[in-house]
Amino acid sequence: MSRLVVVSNRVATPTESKGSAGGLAVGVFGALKDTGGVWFGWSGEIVGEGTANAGPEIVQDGAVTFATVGLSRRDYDQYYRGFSNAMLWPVFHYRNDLARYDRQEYAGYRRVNAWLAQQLLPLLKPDDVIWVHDYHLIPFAEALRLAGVKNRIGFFLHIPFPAPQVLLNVPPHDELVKSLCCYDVVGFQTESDLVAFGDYIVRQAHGTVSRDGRTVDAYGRSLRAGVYRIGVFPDDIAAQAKRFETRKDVRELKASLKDRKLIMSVDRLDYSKGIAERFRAFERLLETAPELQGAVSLVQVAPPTRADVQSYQHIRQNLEYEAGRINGRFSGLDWTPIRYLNRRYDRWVLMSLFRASQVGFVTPLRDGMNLVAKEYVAAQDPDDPGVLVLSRFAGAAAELDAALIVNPHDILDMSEALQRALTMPLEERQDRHRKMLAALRRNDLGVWRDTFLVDLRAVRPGMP
Ligand code: ADQ
Repeated sequence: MSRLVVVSNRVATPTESKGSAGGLAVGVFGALKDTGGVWFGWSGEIVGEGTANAGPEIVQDGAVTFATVGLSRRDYDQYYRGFSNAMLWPVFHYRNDLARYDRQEYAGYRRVNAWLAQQLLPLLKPDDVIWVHDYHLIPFAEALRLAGVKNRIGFFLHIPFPAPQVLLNVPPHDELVKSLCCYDVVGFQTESDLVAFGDYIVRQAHGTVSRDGRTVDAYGRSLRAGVYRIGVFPDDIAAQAKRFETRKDVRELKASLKDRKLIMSVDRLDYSKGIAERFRAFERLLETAPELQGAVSLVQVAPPTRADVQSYQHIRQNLEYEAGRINGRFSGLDWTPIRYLNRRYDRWVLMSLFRASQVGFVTPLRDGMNLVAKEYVAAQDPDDPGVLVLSRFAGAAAELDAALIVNPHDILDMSEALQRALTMPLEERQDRHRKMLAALRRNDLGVWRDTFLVDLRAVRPGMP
């Protein structure tokens, strides 16, 4: 079989790929390990000031070649911190109010994509299949095509694709979608992302889209589009969640709860995750059900990310303020309502905390998929499962419709769902859990990867 080359903004280390990493890393590493292949991208290091020019650093681990490059300070500022995370991320999550456009940053975004493509070129073989991931790398295939690469190239967008009216807020929207059309296969997380993409193609780009949305003709190219829902490996998660139950930190947390009920939330610290609204819903619960004061705790794990982007500094300050305010209002001498933890945890520890909790509270304002929701379901004990309270704006809500689905803007709706979750009879919890677990099994991480790669391998190569 043709070799797989995976390209993503960040490349996990060999150790991360086998152990603590989630989602993309576990999924693609599995495929690379089986057939051998290359994983190419940024190492996470910032090297020098102008444009980085050292070639990729190669680490061979079994059949997998990890090829990473450093970015210069300027490249990082313009490509990563600037256009990717201060423009594309907010707009694609419907937060135009937080978006900031700078022409030089956009030029940097395209320049770094072209430079990364040049770095990959010497590693490519003629029949390699190239799979590019996420919004940082939309122009990557176009750059490879300009350099004469005729291989099959696919793209998967991990975040939502916004409705055309929203995408128009990105000044170079037309160039970006045109670049997207240089791929052979473009994959999305949900049906509504695919529909939004098709709408743009028809209304803005004056292209055509087949009735099922899967065949797209635009900008003089023909490509396939599709929905490939990213998943998890539920049985691995269940086994590890159970195994780690006896670990010291998990036992300590359980002991410190003293039979109080536990609501668990885990997110990167990001404004798209709806954490402030969630805190207010928990506050409302304590107001409307005073018997729960002292009887339930919310543990919110939220390690800071993108801390050098201004809107992330604001959300962090706001959450510290909200957690402090609510804790000041309700805490007792031996009870803190919200435990707000700004750090990363070992993945398997998180899974056993999920298993130890009564409610998984996952309420993003927008989310491509949200793997935490899937991990929460997978980690439960089927005999005594916790209840998932899930935002309708997470991609995962389309599959996990047996969760308690809430609107994250409706504080009362969320607090009522929490109350319902905390008092749900065992039989109903088991029934909902069974349905959700079946959905996870039907569409696990292997299915996501394999269906995408089958579609990519099926296209005719050599259409620059
Ligand atoms: P994210 O926005 O990062 O991913 P999510 O899908 O929930 O969101 O994945 C986060 C991962 O990080 C999970 O596996 C979670 O367990 C882990 N994690 C979170 N906090 C952690 C902590 N404190 N310590 C250790 N691990 C932690 C993007 C998109 C999503 C999409 C994924 C995958 O925004 O919508 O589901 O990519 O496609």
